[in-house]
Amino acid sequence: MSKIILITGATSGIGKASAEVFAKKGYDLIITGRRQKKLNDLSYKLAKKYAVKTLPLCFDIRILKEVKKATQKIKGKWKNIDILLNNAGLAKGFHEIHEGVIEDWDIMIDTNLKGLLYMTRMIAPSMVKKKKGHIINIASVAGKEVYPKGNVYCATKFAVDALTKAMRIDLHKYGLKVSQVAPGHVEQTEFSLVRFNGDEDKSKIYQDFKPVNSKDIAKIVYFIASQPKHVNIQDILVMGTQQASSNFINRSGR
Ligand code: NDP
Ligand code: 8X3
Repeated sequence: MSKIILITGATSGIGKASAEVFAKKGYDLIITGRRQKKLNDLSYKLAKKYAVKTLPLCFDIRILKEVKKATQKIKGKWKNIDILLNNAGLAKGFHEIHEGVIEDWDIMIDTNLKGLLYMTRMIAPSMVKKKKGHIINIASVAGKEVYPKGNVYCATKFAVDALTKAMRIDLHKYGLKVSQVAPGHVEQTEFSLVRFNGDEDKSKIYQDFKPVNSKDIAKIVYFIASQPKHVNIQDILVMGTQQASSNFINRSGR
């Protein structure tokens, strides 16, 4: 029987690239996001290209009622989820703390932190029952060190880092794996465009250096997922060769 991965935030970037990498390896996919057409298109494309089954679920991860309603649609064989990839997330705004936009703070906390918690709470119980399953969180270098104007986004990713460790402690005794990938800048995503509210000029932050891309991260997620049963990779911090930390990037050209 094929394995099943549930990927949150599969309509673009790292989530979408992960859907393709896992489909190529024969995984059936539950893919989520708020943009129905993108979910449908990806579902159709991957099902056709790799002969896998797909279940698109369109909902806002910030709204518990929607999360519950969507996850209740996971029935029959789809309930046997092997991997939960907690990927959906975003940065909104880039301001010093005293000028921060409170609505942006709420969006980041509700998505990156509460959304991840809601999904974990819905999916982990059946994994615990089966004593089998793997939760992989997409964290960030922003959850390892803060940078100017990163304040609330960094705080949400520090929280993800803490939750990965905490989930591991709570779940290891049930035979579950918990892992995270903490990337630096990742291109081939909508991350920067979303952070700068669709401002194309401001979002051009990858022109003078070469970061890792969404497919690089997807392949690392698959590497984590494909270890033998007795091996749990807890954390991978990964950046482009020209990036040494959040605050040190060699911007001398790509
Ligand atoms: P993208 O903007 O390309 O993808 C973000 C995904 O999250 C989209 O599929 C989006 O779907 C989904 N999403 C956002 N808000 C919601 C919501 N309220 N409900 C449901 N889904 C939502 O960015 P990335 O691929 O870069 O981001 C993926 C993860 O990687 C995030 O957690 C991000 O913090 C992390 N990350 C990104 C880095 C980067 O430099 N790009 C570096 C380190 C970590 P939709 O809009 O359809 O709802
Ligand atoms: C995304 C990477 O450095 O823009 O998490 O915060 S960064």
